[in-house]
Amino acid sequence: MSGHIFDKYLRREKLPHMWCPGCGNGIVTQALLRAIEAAGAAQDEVVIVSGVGCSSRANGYLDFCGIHTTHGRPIAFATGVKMASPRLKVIVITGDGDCASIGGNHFIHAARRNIDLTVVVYNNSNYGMTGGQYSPTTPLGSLSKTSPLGNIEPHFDVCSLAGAAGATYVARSSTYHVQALIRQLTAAVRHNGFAVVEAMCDCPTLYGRLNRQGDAAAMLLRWKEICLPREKARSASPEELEGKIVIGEFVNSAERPEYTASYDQLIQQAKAREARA
Ligand SMILES: Cc1ncc(C[n+]2csc(CCOP(=O)(O)OP(=O)(O)O)c2C)c(N)n1
Repeated sequence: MSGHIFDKYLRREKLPHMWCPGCGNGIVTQALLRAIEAAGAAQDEVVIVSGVGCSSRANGYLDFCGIHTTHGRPIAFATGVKMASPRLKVIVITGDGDCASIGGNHFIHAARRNIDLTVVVYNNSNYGMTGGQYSPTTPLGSLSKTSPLGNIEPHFDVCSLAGAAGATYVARSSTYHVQALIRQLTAAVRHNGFAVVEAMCDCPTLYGRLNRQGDAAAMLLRWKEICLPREKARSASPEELEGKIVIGEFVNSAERPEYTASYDQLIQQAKAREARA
């Protein structure tokens, strides 16, 4: 890693970070920085909005304008920022619980509106910050602090949820598939509309240990084993898909109008009507 991106985008005075050894949050955050650079977004026009959780703490280490908001509400705050200044590149950093549990309604309605936000979901399959409770993305049967006999709730597929709600860019990768993750995040940052990238990431201390997935390195290699590229998944049988996570780009569409553009048109129409009156 050249020092360049870290020198440019990290608030070094905020380090060391609070993440556990082997946590995947650093990999996802580095991928995001590389994507912001690759997308050519101006540093002073990027606003990072995060909720509450281990992943959301990334915001404090990054040298952009930013708001570390409340649990489950980053998309609501980000919507406000984007509505006030549509020229800004607004990026949401959120955990799977923050996004799909307490923030689920904000997530689906922002997708429905197709407002130009980039939402990066750090999916570590549990509530990391509060000690490893199960979340809406904890796989069926998995162990967590609140499902010691195995989780009986089927999980949300964050990408399917986003796509069904109207998101116009949707992709998934993992901390093992970093190059793909950077490409997806770059496309998401460039995209004009509601973009979601789900990054499957590792929580060795809580989720990994409880589910006997080995150390951090073993958890990374596990993504290599269980993630199946979308192209291969298309021809796979249901048996072959069992226990697999499909990665790749699921939606990339420019067909629907972006919300702040539609809102601006509305303002122009209202002004024109007032001028005629
Ligand atoms: C309104 C509210 N409810 C609950 C909490 C407690 N809380 C803080 S972080 C968190 C879960 C974090 O999990 P996730 O969003 O998946 O992020 P992670 O820590 O795993 O990155 C919870 C329940 C809170 N801070 N505010």
